[in-house]
Amino acid sequence: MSRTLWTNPDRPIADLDELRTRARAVLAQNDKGTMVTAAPNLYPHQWSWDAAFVATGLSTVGVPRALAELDHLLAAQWDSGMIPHIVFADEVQLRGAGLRGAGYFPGVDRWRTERASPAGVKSSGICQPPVHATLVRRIVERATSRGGEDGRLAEDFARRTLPQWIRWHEWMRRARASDRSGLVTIYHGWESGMDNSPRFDGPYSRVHPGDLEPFVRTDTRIVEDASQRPSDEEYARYLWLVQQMADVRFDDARLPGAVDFQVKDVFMSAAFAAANEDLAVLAERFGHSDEVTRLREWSAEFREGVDAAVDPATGLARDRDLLTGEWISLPTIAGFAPLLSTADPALRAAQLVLIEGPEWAGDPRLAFPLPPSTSTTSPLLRPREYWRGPVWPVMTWYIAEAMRRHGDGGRYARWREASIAQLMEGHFGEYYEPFTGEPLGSYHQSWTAAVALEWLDGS
Ligand code: 2M8
Repeated sequence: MSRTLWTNPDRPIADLDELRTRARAVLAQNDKGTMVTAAPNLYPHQWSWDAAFVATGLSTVGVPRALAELDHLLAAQWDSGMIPHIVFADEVQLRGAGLRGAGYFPGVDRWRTERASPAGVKSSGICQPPVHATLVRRIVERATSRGGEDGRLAEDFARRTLPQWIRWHEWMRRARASDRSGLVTIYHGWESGMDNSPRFDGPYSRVHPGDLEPFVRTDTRIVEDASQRPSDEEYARYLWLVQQMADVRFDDARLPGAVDFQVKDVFMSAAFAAANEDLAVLAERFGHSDEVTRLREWSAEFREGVDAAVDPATGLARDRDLLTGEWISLPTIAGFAPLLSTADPALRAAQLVLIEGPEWAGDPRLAFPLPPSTSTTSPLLRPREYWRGPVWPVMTWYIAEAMRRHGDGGRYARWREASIAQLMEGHFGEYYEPFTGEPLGSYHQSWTAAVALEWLDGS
């Protein structure tokens, strides 16, 4: 079958050495000293789950800088235990780097979090998927297997920060899943990290912005092709939810009575199941063995919650709209949540057949055999639009890495080859058009560069 692949008219990457050099350069350029911004212009701050992926990429280059990235994030942890989804950079620091933080909307003023954030920290008031413990484990294992100074630093870091990671997990379980469903509640699509995925269309259709403070978007000045970003209507809903939460000061106990969007997020729940197991392994090894049983219980609780959310008709895991009680059964990448967490071999095998089948990574029309964010055969697919269709390199790696950890080195190797082939065009795109391979969204996106380094390092 003939395909027209997008080609970089400037400087495609020649070989793996150059891929490594250029990925490192992206992270170095986005490094503002205390934080690696998620992207140079579109996202000039530190994002929670981006920071975890970025740290693991950085650890292939230098362990101290990787750990500092995580320390910076942890310094923004709220008293409640929540780790906020954005830690805003200092204006002075940004100006020094030739950037204007005010260029990101919504900035810290819109969040009204000054009383809830730790002193001196500027943060948002919501969370993102708890992938951190998984990636901390990876960094610590990488560093300790190398030994020497890196190993010692990583061990110290693990011992010192374990109580904070545990508090983060306690918060997630207490504030977002105390119903013992084994599924995490989110109050904003931004918390899922997959902001405008079709999985949230139903819940968002019931969000009706009331007296919304006026706003001016800045993202569409940077990504000029507006069709690659969420619509203005979607943004109004996003801002309305922020306003609703800020009005109750992000008080966990008041959110259920205040917010028009409440969804059980199956992908986040699977990430949490996996992360609890990883945290248990770290706790066992680094002096917190009294926590291991509890962490493993949470891991099992969320693993079971995710398994139980699988739709028997499609084989994909579902979210649930808490406000209507309805399951959301749509063909998005989140449906493969069990690949992160399940212990059921039949479910895993069925999901693997699906994800490599003709509706997903096995669609022969694809530029590269990698799963898009929405099934290629779904009428919901929008191949250029953000979380509605493009391939996200960070998702490719995260799922492949989970497969590898479950013993599937062969599939990991195939996805690695395809993902590297995708990245060789050289822009380190935030996401990619599935059929042409065109880089979309932000260029020089930090987590894309980080996963390129992970693919290349592999250990
Ligand atoms: C995107 O989300 C932010 C809001 O959090 C935005 O669009 O402004 C998402 O892709 C999210 O998952 C990611 O963490 C963030 C930074 O890369 O960008």
